[in-house]
Amino acid sequence: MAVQLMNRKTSIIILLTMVTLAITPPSASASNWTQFHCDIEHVGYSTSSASNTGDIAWISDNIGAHHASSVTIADGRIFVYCDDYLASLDEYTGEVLWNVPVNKTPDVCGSWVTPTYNNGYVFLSANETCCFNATNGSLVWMFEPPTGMGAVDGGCTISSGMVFTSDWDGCHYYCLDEETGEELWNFTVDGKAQSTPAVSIANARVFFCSYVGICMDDGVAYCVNMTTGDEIWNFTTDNSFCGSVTIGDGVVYLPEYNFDGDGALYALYSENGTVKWTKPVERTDSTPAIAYGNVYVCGGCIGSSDLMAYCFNATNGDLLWNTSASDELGNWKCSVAVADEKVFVGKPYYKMGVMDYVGTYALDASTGEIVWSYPEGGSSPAVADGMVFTVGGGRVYCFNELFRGDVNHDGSIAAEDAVMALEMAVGSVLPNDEADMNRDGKVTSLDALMILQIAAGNSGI
Ligand SMILES: [Ca+2]
Ligand SMILES: [Ca+2]
Repeated sequence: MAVQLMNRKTSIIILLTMVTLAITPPSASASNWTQFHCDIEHVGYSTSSASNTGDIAWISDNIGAHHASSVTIADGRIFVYCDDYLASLDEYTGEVLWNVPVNKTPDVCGSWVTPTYNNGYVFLSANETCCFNATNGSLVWMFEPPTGMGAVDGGCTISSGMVFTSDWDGCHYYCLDEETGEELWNFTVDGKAQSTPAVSIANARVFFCSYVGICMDDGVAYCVNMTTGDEIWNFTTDNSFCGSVTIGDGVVYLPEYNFDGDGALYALYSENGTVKWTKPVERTDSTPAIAYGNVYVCGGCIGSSDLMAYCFNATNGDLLWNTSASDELGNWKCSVAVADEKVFVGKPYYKMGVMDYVGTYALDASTGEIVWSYPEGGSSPAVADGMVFTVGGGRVYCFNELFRGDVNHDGSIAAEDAVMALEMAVGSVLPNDEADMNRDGKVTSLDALMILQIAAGNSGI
């Protein structure tokens, strides 16, 4: 057997002496995802490429990553909310670089928050709003809301030297000085302050919402001057505004949670808060994503409603597609991410009071068809630098498309890759995923042959 393999190896090597290669790896455009739902307008869309395969690049240890939180990516680091501490991971390996304890807000329905990065610092809205040095996690300042209450679900947004944060049942949003954490203004809302504020720099406006309480109606969306905190308009719904606003072109989008039935997705004119269009969606705290002229959102609550992800025409609200209820994709705690013609969404789990995610799904952004799935992770995905990140089971997951065939990781498929795959097949070199061309979980001489065919094809032989 060994002789046979060696003979085959020898003949392949001879063949390969004539082969050169020319194939380029999938491009990974650089981009950051610096806060909840990508940026200060919460577009939930990245210009980055994103995996077409669902290949895993790394899975972190169980670091207690919060089941409903999203991660923040900047400067080669990932920032993760882990309930009673904040962790920083290496973006490319998942290795924990540092972690610091934080005071969590008393739990409300598994409340969550997403860290925010800006200019070398990372900010977290928890029982207090904190600013940490992003490099080493040292505390720079801490803001304790005068009400003594902490943030629930809403993170902070940073723009123009100002930090916008909240104190939930303290019923306030706050504007703080980014350098010192000192309060510049506060705004009292009718109900609980649960949004991550959205900022439109062009109009110097901040958008956020409030709602009265669990199983109670009435929610209000507010538009406020970002430098003075003066109200510009407000809009009241019969149900609850539990999520955050997404800023589009002259329009803001926000969905409502209805404890008694269907919620709705609203498109409001950002100038004055009047309704442009509204469509029914499953009840949700989800924040919409905007891409390709469409609005993407998901919703639903296990035990109370179907689970669904949707795509609407942003201009007129026409429903373009929705997932099947039997797929059980989407969740009231999940906000979808969009990148590279795909929509990333989670499949939730809920049993005996425990909520988590049991699947990460990539959908075709034009049709809603499933492109790939992975049976773990799923919490509000984030996309940056060609990679998709999500949380589940206390771990962070990183998906990155493998450049299959490039066994030696030099950026191209050539004869040397086939040789190395053959060495893996005979056990003289440890196998890797790049060599497993037919995805059967092992590296054999068949994989080596497939690589050789690609290399030969690329060289025109
Ligand atoms: Ca190679
Ligand atoms: Ca194989």
